[in-house]
Amino acid sequence: MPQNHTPRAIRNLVLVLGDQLTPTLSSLKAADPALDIVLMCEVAEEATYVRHHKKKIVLLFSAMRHFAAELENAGWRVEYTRLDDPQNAGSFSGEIERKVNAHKPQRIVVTEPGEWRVLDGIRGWGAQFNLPVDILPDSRFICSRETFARWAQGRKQLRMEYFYRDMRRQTGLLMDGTEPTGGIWNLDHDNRKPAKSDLFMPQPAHFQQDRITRDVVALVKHHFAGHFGDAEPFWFAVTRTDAEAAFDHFLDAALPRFGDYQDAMLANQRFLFHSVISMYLNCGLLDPLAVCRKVEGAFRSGRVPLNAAEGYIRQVIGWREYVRGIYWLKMPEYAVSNALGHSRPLPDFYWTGETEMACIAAAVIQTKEDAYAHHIQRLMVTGNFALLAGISPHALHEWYLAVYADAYEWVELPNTIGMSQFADGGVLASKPYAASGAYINRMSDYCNGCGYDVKARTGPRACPFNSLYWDFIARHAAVIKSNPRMAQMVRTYDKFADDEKVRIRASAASFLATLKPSDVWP
Ligand code: FAD
Ligand code: DLZ
Ligand code: SF4
Repeated sequence: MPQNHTPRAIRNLVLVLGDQLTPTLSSLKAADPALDIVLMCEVAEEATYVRHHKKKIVLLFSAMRHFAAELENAGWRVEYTRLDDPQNAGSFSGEIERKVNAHKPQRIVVTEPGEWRVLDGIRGWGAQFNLPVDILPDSRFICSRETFARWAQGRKQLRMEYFYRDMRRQTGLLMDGTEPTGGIWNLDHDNRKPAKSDLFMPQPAHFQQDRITRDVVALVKHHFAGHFGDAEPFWFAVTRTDAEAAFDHFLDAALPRFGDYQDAMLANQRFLFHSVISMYLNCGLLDPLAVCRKVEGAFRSGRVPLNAAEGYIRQVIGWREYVRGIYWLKMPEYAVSNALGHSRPLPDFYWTGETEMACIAAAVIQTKEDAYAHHIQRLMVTGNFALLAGISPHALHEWYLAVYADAYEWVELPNTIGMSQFADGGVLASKPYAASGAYINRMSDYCNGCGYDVKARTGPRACPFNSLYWDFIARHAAVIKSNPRMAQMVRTYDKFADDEKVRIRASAASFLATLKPSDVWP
């Protein structure tokens, strides 16, 4: 009978994005499985607006497919568009248009996206489709955009430390009444130890591919063959259950030493004592507050020291929330900030790893294989090099956004533009994170296996970070002098003999002349 084939009338169309894989999402909470349709779609536009790492696309598509199946099992009606569906319109707005025409909903409902670009598009849908569009707050964050804007209002400096203390008070995490547990808010000074390679160093949990993931791997290899990175071996969790298992494994195996070795780097230990869960937090498979409560529980039961628990919780309720606040406060202008006027193209070795600099080669090769590098590799190796060499912050931003499985603009952009490149002129960081080879040598074992001499400042075999560092100080002396945390470096440079300054300039210039701009990747 024809009426049996007529789709039932629906009330609202609820769009769930690829980084919104959370059952308690505000848009799902506002919806009714009996009346509304959930739309999820794999769209070429999202996979290619920067050419994301293959592993990142596999993670998202597989996790999206698993999440859609969970919703269906829970009674939701889900319309899921696969990438190779012949009807696929290729973009969020194209898919919305298709579903609006098919179902004639009364409204479109969506939780606010994590990128300004996507929000800007959604804001146009009301007029485009002649329908009300409800954009709901993303309650998975502890600090709402409005609360952050209120916190920022009237402050001369937006320092993470004060924001973090408010987050501790608000959540009650590691608080004894109104005082921080242990009497001190931040134990970062305990967390700067270099590490020694150890056969028994923990590894993040690895997961077997199921049929859904195997299908997605084949799809990604076929459609995104030209993208950076290796799809396989694919070992990430793609469900909430497995992501929670990955975090529990970290809690037992690595958290106790997380604090001590947070800033360390080792050539043969890609993960050290890091949790390797940012890709799960950022797509919604893990809940940041639940994760922090588990960390506090581990401290209270005597399983981990305070410097580890505090250090970890600070990253999640401090840095993670803070960078998101800065992003929404400062966008869209923030994306084109370039306070130091850097414009050199990104060198090709950011894509190939083919460089004699052992530290950069290690970070890039690991990034290609795992779509992961830990914070100090991102900040003090690839980020530091780009800062010293005067690479365009926007080109670097597009690289970070493409290559890491955890990268979404709300978190990647402030880390790149603000923390790593000082391109926002000091909104986020109190000083440029610029360092010579001595820092990398102190915190890692990369220099032992490097053809360059980390102790030499100039000459063809001198570590390029050294001449570039002093050249950076000289080029930006006017800005750096006014920064109390950096002024000493300008005074040191000023005391160098004139011929040493000439050698520094010449070494830096001849090294920079060897850099080849990438012609392979965008
Ligand atoms: P851990 O070291 O175990 O830390 C625990 C958690 O704290 C992380 O999972 C993460 O959620 C949070 N966290 C730690 N530091 C930061 C930070 N600076 N900003 C926000 N959250 C933080 N992080 C991303 O999630 N996505 C990105 O795209 C991203 N881009 C970055 C780009 C640059 C240039 C730099 C310097 C840092 C970037 N970071 C980014 C921050 C940080 O490097 C990663 O969060 C971290 O390496 C993830 O690995 P992990 O889960 O093992 O972290
Ligand atoms: C990153 C990404 C990719 C690669 N693909 C999709 C997709 O096909 N469908 C989808 O809903 N989301 C995808 N995402 C995540 C979105 O880019 C992300 O939701 C927005 O950038 C907002 O944060
Ligand atoms: Fe990196 Fe310089 Fe050390 Fe080589 S010597 S690994 S380039 S810091």
